[in-house]
Amino acid sequence: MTPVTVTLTLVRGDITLQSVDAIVNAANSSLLGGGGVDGAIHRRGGPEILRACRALRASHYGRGLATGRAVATTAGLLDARWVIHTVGPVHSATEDRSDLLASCYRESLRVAGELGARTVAFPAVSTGIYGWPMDDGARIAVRTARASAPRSVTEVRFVLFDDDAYVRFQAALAAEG
Ligand code: AR6
Repeated sequence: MTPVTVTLTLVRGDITLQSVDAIVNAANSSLLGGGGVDGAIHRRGGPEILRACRALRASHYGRGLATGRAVATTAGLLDARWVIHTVGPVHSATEDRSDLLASCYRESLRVAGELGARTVAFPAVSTGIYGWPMDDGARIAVRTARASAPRSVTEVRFVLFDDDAYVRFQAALAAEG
């Protein structure tokens, strides 16, 4: 299951400008859009993505997408074949929700594998509006991607929006390999 071939890469930039097979969206359980990465993906990807999300809500995801799960739609106008929507946990100072954050990466990669995606771009899930500390979010992201990327995925690209996030992911990559 654990591939020897997956390469973890870091890019500083905007995830909506990446050319990959699958772009992961840090969504919320409504699947109907929001701010941050989610807003940017729907803006640049156009209305087709929202239409696909509405169709999911009308069928298998009537109650929305649970935290830690992932589901794919078209990528609309983005330079990708799919958007994989995942719902990160809101950070809590009193409850350890790390497993749910790890699950976002694991489930997104599982869906990517099912689709046959080779290259997958992730944002730093939960580290924006959901308040997860970047150091810890980076550690969980790197460790989980390394451990759970399916054989078909050759590159997991973390797309970091600012220098601080980039530096913290660099440190996590150095520490976690
Ligand atoms: N490209 C790459 N990274 C980005 C971009 C971008 N275009 N825009 C923001 N980031 P967030 P969350 C970074 O808030 O914390 C939405 O309303 C950002 O700096 O997008 O999982 C959803 O609908 C941060 O480091 O996601 C949910 O309600 C990281 O991406 C909620 O926000 C994630 O920030 C999800 O919150």
